[in-house]
Amino acid sequence: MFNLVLFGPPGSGKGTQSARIVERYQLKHISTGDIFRKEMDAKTALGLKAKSYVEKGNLVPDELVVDLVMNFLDQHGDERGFIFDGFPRTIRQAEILRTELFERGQTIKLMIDLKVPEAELLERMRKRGKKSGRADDQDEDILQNRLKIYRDSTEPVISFYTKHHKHYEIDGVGTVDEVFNRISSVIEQFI
Ligand code: B4P
Repeated sequence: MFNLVLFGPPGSGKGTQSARIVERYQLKHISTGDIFRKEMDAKTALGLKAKSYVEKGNLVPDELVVDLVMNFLDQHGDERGFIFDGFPRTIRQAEILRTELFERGQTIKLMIDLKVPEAELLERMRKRGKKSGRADDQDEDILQNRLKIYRDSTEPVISFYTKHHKHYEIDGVGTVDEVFNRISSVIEQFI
């Protein structure tokens, strides 16, 4: 199996690039952000719990995120591989993912880290907020909080994958096609 973590700050293009990667390499996509938004729209118990965190731009507690990812893995055991989009977002999530994959005889082959300057991230999220109505993209304080949480809690995950020699940094600025070509050239060294 080819398991890939697509990593980056909010608005760096993880969701956008995941769609392209899935199409070309037939990996199974899991986006924790998309799952939370669907559960919130359907007002499920998980959605109601997640709502108060997501709408303020905070991270959902690790326990809730990890449970949902492991259920997803158990339901899709026969895939070619997974693309983890927006997960792991804390060191603890990264450690649990490593252990759980190991118990299933699997591993993360590659962690792709999209680098985009903060000014551009803010511009992209504001633009998306106007179109999509996503509450977490529309409020300046929430946008700043998401970037702060990324710096404080999520960025340290890079060192976890560097230590395991799986970290590949990609310039996330340019057209969607340009960024995708950079990602593909790394994937093709491994797949
Ligand atoms: P996510 O859904 O993961 O949201 P994101 O980081 O904002 O988006 P992404 O990087 O995928 O950006 P996109 O491609 O859409 O998380 C939302 C929330 O869920 C989190 O804040 C948190 O509360 C919660 N959550 C999720 N996972 C969690 C976890 N593991 N633990 C705890 N909590 C968790 O791109 C953004 C915009 O840029 C789009 O409008 C796109 O069109 C544009 N764009 C993309 N590529 C571009 C390019 N090359 N040039 C110009 N624009 C581009």
